[in-house]
Amino acid sequence: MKSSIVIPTYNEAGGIARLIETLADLFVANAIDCEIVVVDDNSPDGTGGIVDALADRYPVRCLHRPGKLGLSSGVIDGWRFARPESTLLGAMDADFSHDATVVPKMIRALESGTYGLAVGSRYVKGGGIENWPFKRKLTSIVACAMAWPLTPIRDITSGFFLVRRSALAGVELDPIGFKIGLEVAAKAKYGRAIEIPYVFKDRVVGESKLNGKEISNYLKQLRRLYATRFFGAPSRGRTIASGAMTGENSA
Ligand SMILES: Nc1nc2c(ncn2[C@@H]2O[C@H](COP(=O)(O)OP(=O)(O)OP(=O)(O)O)[C@@H](O)[C@H]2O)c(=O)[nH]1
Ligand SMILES: [Mg+2]
Repeated sequence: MKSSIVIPTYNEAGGIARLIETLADLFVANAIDCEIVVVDDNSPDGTGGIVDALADRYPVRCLHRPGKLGLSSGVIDGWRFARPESTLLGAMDADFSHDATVVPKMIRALESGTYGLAVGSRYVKGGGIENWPFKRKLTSIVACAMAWPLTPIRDITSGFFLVRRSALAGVELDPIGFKIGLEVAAKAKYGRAIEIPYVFKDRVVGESKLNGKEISNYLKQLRRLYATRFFGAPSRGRTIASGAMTGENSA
């Protein structure tokens, strides 16, 4: 199945070339037809230019946005920019936290026809987290657990997944904050989901963009999803088929 995986970037010059090479090698080795879509928000460190320079050697294209517009809106814009013939759409981080070798496994799982959503998971057997202090692990588990009533997926905050394009048809995705995986898992029409284990690694190059605002955005996102699911509040956001997407929070 043709696939497009979106990698949002902001100041990822230190590792983006190696990640693109790693993914491209995996696609050749596994006979997978997957394009890489990097969505760069005019990174001051030149990430976008590095990606452009690789486009004639690797299956990669860069969508350039004018400024830092947020991770989730980046993924949504990337899916809009993806070649239309891709049946599967995905997302992963640029900082090697997400194990690239899991991408072919996710694609194969979706190709089997049994599943509509494949999620890279730290919280199923075989998955885990390297080098995180106890406090950060606990925060992550609490964040996931807060979303469990909304989705059957245990690890919903890491943003590493592929989904059938058809599952997103007409679905309004709220671009608030960092947690696009939760938005998809709670709203898309994917049927069965599978979690594929991987071991999360902390970023080794570049800087973390996680801050207090992201935590408050996450709580706001949860509140909106619960209001829609359990109290009939209207769903917010934009579909991937129409409209311009700008800003972290269009609603
Ligand atoms: N295009 C775009 N990408 C972003 C933005 N914010 C973060 N990213 C990218 O989204 C991915 C996840 O961001 P990270 O900074 O790794 O966030 P995190 O994983 O929660 O935190 P750390 O791993 O500790 O840095 C990375 O590839 C970032 O470069 C943004 O505003 N725009
Ligand atoms: Mg990261």
